[in-house]
This record gives sequence, structure tokens and C-alpha cells, in this order.
Amino acid sequence: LCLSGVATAKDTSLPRLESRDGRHALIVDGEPFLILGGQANNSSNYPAMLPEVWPTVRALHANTLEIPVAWEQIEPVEGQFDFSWVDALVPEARENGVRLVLLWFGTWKNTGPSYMPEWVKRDTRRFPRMKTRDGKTHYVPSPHGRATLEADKRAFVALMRHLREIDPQHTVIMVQPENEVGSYGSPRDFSPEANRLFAGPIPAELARKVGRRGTWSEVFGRKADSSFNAWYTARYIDEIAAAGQAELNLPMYVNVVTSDPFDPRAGEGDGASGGADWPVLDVWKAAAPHIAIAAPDLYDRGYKIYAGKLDKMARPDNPLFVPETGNDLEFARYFWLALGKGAIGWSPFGMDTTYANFPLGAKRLDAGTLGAFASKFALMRPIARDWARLAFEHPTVGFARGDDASDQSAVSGRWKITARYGLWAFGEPSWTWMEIPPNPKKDQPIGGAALIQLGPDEFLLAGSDARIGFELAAPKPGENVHYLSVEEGTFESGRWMMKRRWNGDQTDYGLNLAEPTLLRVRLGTYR
Ligand code: N0T
Repeated sequence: LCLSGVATAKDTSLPRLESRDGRHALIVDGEPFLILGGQANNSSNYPAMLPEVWPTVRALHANTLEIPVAWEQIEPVEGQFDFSWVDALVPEARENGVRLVLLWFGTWKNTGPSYMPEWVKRDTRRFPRMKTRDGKTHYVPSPHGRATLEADKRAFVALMRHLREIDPQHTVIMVQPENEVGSYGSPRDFSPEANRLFAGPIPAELARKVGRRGTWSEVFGRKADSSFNAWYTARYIDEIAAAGQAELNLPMYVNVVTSDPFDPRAGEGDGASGGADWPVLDVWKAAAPHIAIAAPDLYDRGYKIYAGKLDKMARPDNPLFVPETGNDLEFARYFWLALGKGAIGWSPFGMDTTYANFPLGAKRLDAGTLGAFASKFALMRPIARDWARLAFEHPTVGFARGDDASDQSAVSGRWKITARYGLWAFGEPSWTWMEIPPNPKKDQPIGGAALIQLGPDEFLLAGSDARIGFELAAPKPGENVHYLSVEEGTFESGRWMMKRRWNGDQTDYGLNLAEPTLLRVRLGTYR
């Protein structure tokens, strides 16, 4: 029997999400996959723009491009479809060695109707907008507009059917129906039809889920309007997603404008009311079983809010995925934090040279700014599947420099892990026998790390611009800690490959990560 030359058939099964023990994995080609993403700018969805997209995607070391497909571009005339955009995009993605996440800009884009075809936009009788409380026409398409739903669904289904035909190898791994839905400035539709529904009892499925019956106001109180709008918006999108999945069953997610995680009044109608925001996420989930993930778009520069939003959106029933985050320098460190919180993917927004969305993101994607993202992705891209597999099987923890660079710690198993920032790679700032100038990087908003606890006393550690230390969370008297080994390395064909052992200066003062580095750390205790 000759074992050499046995080719394993490539697994081209459909991408899917798996959840186990409160952790999640995106399965692509039969194996866990970590999305190291870049999202193109809003108007890059034309073949002529792709030459300005691929160089940034390549420089970023992304393995996935997120890019829109607009309703206006595939159905400019009712019932006549044009798929030349995806026909150009999909083969170019393959040539560039990346997967795709397609963003369906249909009924709603940042809550508004801007990407609807003209024949939809113009006809507000057939495709109604919401009414405000005082009866004025609001800019947001109403989720109670049955004809709008049917028209959007027909176009989306045509898109998914076309993808099924042109993409048997699943270059497209996920689809985002609509974009940042909800309503700014009015918490729901106040049309007569919507008011009638609002005055009635909440739907039976929802009543079962929340364990209460009554009107929207009785059950949801001050969150009645946003819960109502969340329910009907989610039902609308779920119907479209389900019809699309009947053609090609890809995982689907929605991207979400999230409220301040510390605001006790969040969900009371301010913000994008009706989106899958954390205060109404249970309602949304009950309404949209075909939407696997409510994924936060994160443009908060400060640590506390960013971390708080990750915590709100990472749940046993909601895989953490960050489909958009600012592309300015200070956002890059949150990659480590998101990984440590179990993210299946993370993607800066605006990753091409066609546009710059400062103040949300960077003024300019200069080499330093792009490099802060690219250096991390360059480390992770070759091992993305190993990371995704191990993070699915084991606990993870993450850090990103806080706003004041103070020390942070977290407990994993019997270990207390500490992250410190802005230090030199040798010595302690508390030393008094010599003068130590502050590290000029101390004031930069950089640094973080993600760890996977591989075993009781073993961690995989990836990070940059941070000093990581390990102590026992509850040491017994006389119990001391040491490193048994610290290996720098990578994975090849699923197996750990050591490049060198770190020791001496490299470990005496903690594990000082400068450039993005991957370490496998084995700890021990002694008396
Ligand atoms: C994001 C992006 C793109 C009153 C912003 C963030 C993307 C969308 N929206 O560049 O537009 O398509 O998903 C919204 C932040 C809102 C701030 C002001 C709200």
C-alpha cells in the first residue's frame, strides 16, 4: 500500500457557524476560519475601482474583503438584473487569494434608502417611508411596507441564485443583508397600520420567548418603540435572508450601530432604533432565526466603550464578529482584544485608497497607520485557521491598552495574566539605581495581546507593544512561578513549529512583545 501521493479532496462544503460551550467558529472549507478582514469604502463596488482596492487588501495581509453589492446596481430597471459587478469581483478575489463577504445594500443603508433603485426610491406610495409621531414623512423606508419587502427579496434572491451558479467553491463566505438598519430621529413608524400593530398584543412567538403577554408598551415599557421597530425590521430582514438562503445557504449577519454600553437609558429610542442593538437583542434574535450574528460596527476610539460593546455583543447565542471598525492607528490594538473575546473575525473599514472617512477613521491611510493593522494580520494570516480552531476548543482572553496605559489583568484558569504598556523591553520602571527615561511609545494608543489557554499551565500568546506577565491567581504560601519554556514560532500544517526559545533578557522582565509575535508559553510552580 502506497501512502504517498494520496490527495485529500478539497472540502467545498458550505460555510457555516458552529457553537459549542459558549464559543463559536466560522467553518470554511470544513475547518475553522478567522476573518482577517478589510472593508472597502462605500463606492468601491464597481469593477473600475478594484485596482484601487486590491493593493490595500494585499498590503493589509487580509484574508477576506468585505464589499457592497447595491440593489440600484443589480436591478436598475424593475425585473432586469445585471450581475456584471459580482461577475468581475468574484474571479478577482480568487486571483488575489481572498474570500469575500458581500454587503447587500438594499432597503436600508445606514438606516436610509440611498441604495434603492430609482424606481423604488421615487415611488413612495408603493414603497412607503415611515411616518413620524406628528404624521410627517420620515426618510426611513417602513419595515411594514410589504411591497418593499417583496421587491428587495426578489432582487436578493436573484443575487443569491446567481452566486450559487458562479461560486461553487464558496469564495463568498458570508452575506450581510442590509446595512446598519434602524431609524434615527424617530423611534418607529407611526403610520396608521404601524400604530394599529403597536396598540395590539406582541406576537405570540415573542411572548413565548420573553415569557410575558400584553401590548408593546405593557411588555417593554420605555423600550416599547425600539422593541417594536426591532421586531418588524428583523422579521423583514429575516424573510429576505431565508429566501436568499433557500438559493444558497450562506451564513448571514447584520451589522449594528450599538448604544453606549454603560447608558442606563440605552434602547429608549435614541440612536438607530430598531437595529439589533444590545438593549433589544433578545427581541431581534427571536424575530430573525436566519441571521446568525448581530455584529457591532465599532468606531469608538476609547477603550472603555469599545471593550464594553464587545462584551455586550459577545454572547453564547451571538458569535462575536466586528465587520467594521475605524482604520485609524488607535483602533488597531483592539484586534487583540476582540480575538481574546473569541471573535470569529475583525475588519477595519475604508481599506482602499478611494476615500477617507475621518473623523470616524484615519485622515489618511499612510504607511504607519496601515502597518499597525497589516503587521498584526501578517503574523496571523498564516495561522488563522490554527488560531480559529484552538480558540474554538479552549478559553481565550484579550487585552488592549487602556486610555491611560495603566496595567490590566485577567484570570484564566489558575493564572493571573497582566498586561503592561509603554515599557522598555528590559528592567522595571520602579528601579531607582539608574535613571530610566520613559519609552516614547508610552503615550501612543498601541499595544495588546490575545491568549488561548491550551492547557492548565500552557498558553498560546499573540500580541504587540505590551509586556505580559503570569502569576498565580491564588498562590499558596511559598509557591513560586517560573517559565518552563517560552517558544517563539508558528504553525505549519496544523503543527507547532518552534523558531527559537526565548530566555534570559527576553523573559527576565516578562514577555516583552514589540512587533506582533506568537509565543507558546509553558508555566510551572516551585517551592
Ligand atoms: C458605517 C461606515 C460606512 C448620527 C461609516 C458608521 C458603512 C457604515 N457607518 O464610514 O458608512 O457603510 O456601516 C456610522 C457612524 C454614525 C455616526 C453618526 C450617526
